Amino acid sequence: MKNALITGITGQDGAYLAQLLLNKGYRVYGTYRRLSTPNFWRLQYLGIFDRINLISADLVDSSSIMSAINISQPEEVYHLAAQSFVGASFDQPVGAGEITGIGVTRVLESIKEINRNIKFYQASSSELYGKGNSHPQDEYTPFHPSSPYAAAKLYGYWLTTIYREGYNIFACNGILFNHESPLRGIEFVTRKISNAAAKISLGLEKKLKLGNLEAKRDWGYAPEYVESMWLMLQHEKPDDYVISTGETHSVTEFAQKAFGVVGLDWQKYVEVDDRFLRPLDVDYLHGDCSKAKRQLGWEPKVKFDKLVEIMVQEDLNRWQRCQRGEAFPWDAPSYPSEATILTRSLRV
Ligand code: NDP
Ligand code: GDR
Repeated sequence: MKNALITGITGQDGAYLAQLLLNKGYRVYGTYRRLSTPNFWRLQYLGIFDRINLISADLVDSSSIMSAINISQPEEVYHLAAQSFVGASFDQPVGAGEITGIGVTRVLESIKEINRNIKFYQASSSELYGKGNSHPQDEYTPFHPSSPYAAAKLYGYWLTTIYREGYNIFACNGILFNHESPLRGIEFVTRKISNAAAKISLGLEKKLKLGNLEAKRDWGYAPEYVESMWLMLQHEKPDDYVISTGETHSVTEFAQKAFGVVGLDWQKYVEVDDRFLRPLDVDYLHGDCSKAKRQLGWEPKVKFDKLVEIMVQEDLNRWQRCQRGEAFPWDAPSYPSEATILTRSLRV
């Protein structure tokens, strides 16, 4: 049985990756932050909460990262934890650098000191390409970050490369384009739209306020994308890979399609609100994942139309259940069982 450590297991990708690795027979360890309210709803939703070994760790605390690796003795580390919301990185640029950038160094240094045979996955991003770049974007397209988040990710990208080349650590960058699901955080545009379309169709909300409707993204399906992370660490040599669908759509198209799923005309409900505009925004992302297809045998199956449908249907289902009196998992946060908590916090 292999051990894997996932930083950021409470996030969208962390939860799906944990499920995938459990299905493959791994012993899964995950880091979480102590919060005022526990945040395990995604793990509960997937029905895997009791099978995860939880270790409290924060990316700003090197000692907690070091002990997460010491406790879990992993063969593979998937470094997913980050302040991942691009918009927020303009409000907290120093935090973006500290958590999303330097956090990568803290994990890599721990691996270097504890066991250089540990394989490392870095959650790099299509945000590295930035505004006004050429397309389609692949592993050779130059980077031009357009937010504090992207600049921090660029630092993480290079640190991963440096530890691979300098210390011979099996370290990979997955340059993942946007990937979404019903487990996506509610502040990201796709989930914001799918949730609003569902609520408006049920009479629970009246309007949806959005920012830049012209932005175009290459949106894929998160459960498929986490599989590429695993494939990268199983490959014969460490490398960097673009993961994308190769299809690009605008925020407008997403809204049009989402409201269409519930039989509504988006134009009657969507308003533009300048508060959701960013000082700088990436205009066009379109990935070319030929290398991943060729070398890893990875390719996307769920494309745009299906993705929007999955998300809207699931939000609709949740709100209908809520109307029938059922609680969401996040309304009834659970504490993990004693057996799965490996560090002090959360013991109640
Ligand atoms: P989420 O925002 O859903 O999850 C982020 C995770 O990081 C959460 O578990 C969060 O914990 C944790 N985290 C945040 N700050 C800290 C901290 N200071 N210390 C420890 N943990 C922390 O992101 P996703 O799952 O969508 O993305 C996973 C990774 O992939 C991120 O690094 C993201 O930047 C990157 N990425 C994502 C893409 C996407 O489209 N989803 C595309 C390309 C890259 P908590 O729950 O407590 O907040
Ligand atoms: P992004 O995702 O910034 O691409 O980062 P997000 O869904 O936040 O924005 C996508 C595009 O939609 C525009 N937009 C809005 N965005 C939000 N959040 N809210 C709105 O109301 C709104 N209106 C328009 C944005 O301006 C943007 O152009 C995501 C994150 O998961 C990152 O961590 C990851 O690295 C990248 O995807 C790839």
